[in-house]
Amino acid sequence: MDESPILVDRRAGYRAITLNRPERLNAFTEAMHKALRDALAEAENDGDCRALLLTGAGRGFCAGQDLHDRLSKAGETPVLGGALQAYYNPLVRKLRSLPFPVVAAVNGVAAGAGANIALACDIVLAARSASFVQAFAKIGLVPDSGGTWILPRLVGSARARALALTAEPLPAEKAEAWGLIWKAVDDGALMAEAEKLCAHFARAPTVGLALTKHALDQSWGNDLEAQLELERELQHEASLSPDYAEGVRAFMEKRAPLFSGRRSR
Ligand code: T3D
Repeated sequence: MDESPILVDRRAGYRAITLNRPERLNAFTEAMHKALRDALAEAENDGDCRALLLTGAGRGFCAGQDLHDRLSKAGETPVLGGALQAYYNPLVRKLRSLPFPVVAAVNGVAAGAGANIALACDIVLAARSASFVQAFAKIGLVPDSGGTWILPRLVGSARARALALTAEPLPAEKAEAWGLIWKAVDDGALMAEAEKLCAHFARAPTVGLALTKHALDQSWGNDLEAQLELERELQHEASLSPDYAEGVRAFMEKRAPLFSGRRSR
């Protein structure tokens, strides 16, 4: 078995990152956090990377924090605010702000921070056998990694509260029906579907998509007036991208566009 806590596969126009601690359902250790942080920074700085696929090795997607690292020794209590500040919060911020789409292929159970990290991705596909568990309530913690922010926004207060307070597993199909994720797909089709989506994004107008991500994220805190103003600014920026010019030209010439993803003309 490969010992590195994550695997990075460079594909044409995108990267696939696999959380790779299958014997612990890909639970996070400090080493895994650091490896993932470095891989995301590398992807962000690679102008040829125009999408990211995040998945897990083995039968799980991610079981959140590795609790073996949190067993208190006599007289010691783990202090968790620091771990959120150093690792979980920056990870969620990075996933949200990457300048290209991030697709989560949730191959199995996603629990605790593992569930909320999946939900921080732009598009979540899940195998029908997968489930989402706000496991925090089972060990006396609070949903983190943005869970208390994203859950009520995606599924409404009643369902968010029940998921967070009971830690009941939510099967993938129900997660789709509730609007928590984009799609539940047959287990055997998951990776092909996620790869197809990333290959599509690798040829898409990346600048416009990055600005779209930003607009949607900002909308949660804006009133209509502020959002209209933001759309005006972002549309101006998008219109300066080579891909906008190419999109219009291709439309007029009745051909498929060839988007470069480049930032400026
Ligand atoms: O601490 C901080 O830094 C603060 C941040 C916290 C973020 C968090 O994520 S807190 C929440 C931590 N996660 C959990 O509480 C989930 C714990 N796991 C489970 O509840 C269950 O394992 C699952 C519901 C995810 C899956 O259940 P099941 O029955 O499919 O599998 P299993 O048999 O429980 O697990 C398989 C193996 O993975 C097992 O190892 P073993 O017995 O075969 O050697 C199990 O111990 C291990 N495993 C699963 N989750 C974790 C884990 N080992 C360490 N840490 C885990 N989180």
